[in-house]
Amino acid sequence: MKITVLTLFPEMFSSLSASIVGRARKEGQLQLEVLDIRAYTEDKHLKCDDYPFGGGAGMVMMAQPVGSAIEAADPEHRARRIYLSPKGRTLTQERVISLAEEEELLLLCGHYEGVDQRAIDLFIDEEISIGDYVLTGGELPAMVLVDCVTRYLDGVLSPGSLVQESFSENLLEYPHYTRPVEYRGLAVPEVLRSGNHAEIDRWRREQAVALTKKMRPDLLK
Ligand code: 9WO
Repeated sequence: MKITVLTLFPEMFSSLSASIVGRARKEGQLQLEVLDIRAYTEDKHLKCDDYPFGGGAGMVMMAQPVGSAIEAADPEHRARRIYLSPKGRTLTQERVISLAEEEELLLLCGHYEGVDQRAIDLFIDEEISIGDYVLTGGELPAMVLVDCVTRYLDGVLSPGSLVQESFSENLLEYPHYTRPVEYRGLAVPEVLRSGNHAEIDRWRREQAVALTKKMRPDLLK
């Protein structure tokens, strides 16, 4: 998959190369390109924001640099073009899985008070929110999206590890333990040391259901 990120703050993405994303890139599954919107402005002082028509606090990202950056990055509109915005539909694991099937994604990160609506109307396919809170920009949400989509690219995770994870059956994960057997007076549940795999599976499933009922009853529907 190719993912192009458009941002006024490309340096924020340097840490994304590490971890799971770095691995997907190394294995050739992910081509990540981060482009600086400022490079596409036609303003001689490299300006990319201006005052809002109608007044109000803050600045608005200009349509021209955003539009030119999108057209330069994706001239034939091969990419699914996404604007990270609190107005979008909230990202779910289901949507992550379907986005992972796209050949190309283009992620537009807004800043200041937002992007001139005409750039959204003309160039964006879909607005996605990662949750109901306002940030200073779309960069962190874009990194979240890259991270969760990348996990589904072939060869990034071992085959079994996606099957049993959180949300795969609308259940939260069961609790995990490793050595030592006792830590500050708390012991690892006996069943996990029994070697009885049928019992272990049953215990984990019970724990997952109980935890979901308690913490996220909305997931059980
Ligand atoms: C600012 C603001 C102030 C008062 C009332 C509502 C408001 N909305 C915004 C706003 O949307 N600011 C954005 C900052 C402009 C575009 C980039 N910004 C952003 C993206 N903040 N939070 C996100 C975001 C994106 C995806 N998922 C969650 C949050």
